[in-house]
Amino acid sequence: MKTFYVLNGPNLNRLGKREPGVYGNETLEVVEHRLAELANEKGVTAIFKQSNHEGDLIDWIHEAENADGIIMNPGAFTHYSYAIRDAIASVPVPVVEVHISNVHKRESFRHNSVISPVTEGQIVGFGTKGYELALLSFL
Ligand code: CA2
Repeated sequence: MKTFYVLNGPNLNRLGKREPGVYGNETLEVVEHRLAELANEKGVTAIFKQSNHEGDLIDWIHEAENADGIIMNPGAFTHYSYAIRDAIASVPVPVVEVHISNVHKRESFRHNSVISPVTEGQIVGFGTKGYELALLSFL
């Protein structure tokens, strides 16, 4: 059975609790539950992780080296973490980068991703539906 890691970075555990205008009303738990249902429907396994710590995310990227794909919202690390970029480059697994908000409509520091050059693609601005679109992109 194909296995996909779903990694969420810093502050995404706050989803549904603040800034609903930017990130929507759903909690991360609800988003993960919906994605688990889609994975189940499609006959694949999804492994969910969230951390506010860069090293945890790097360890999980390494752990996923034999998985079929990684869906990752690196949060603000997107814009400056060369360590996460190097971790992705160090594994042979395809990564799809997800951003809930349309980062290009926001502050200029959010316009650049140091992660994108080592990903298959980026899904930006479709709200939490972006995670499902990312899973479907692998299937
Ligand atoms: O749009 C996205 O998904 C982001 O990756 C979210 C990050 C942000 O730093 C990126 O520029 C774009 C921030 C996640 C913070 O999530 C919150 C959720 C609820 C309330 C406050 C923050």
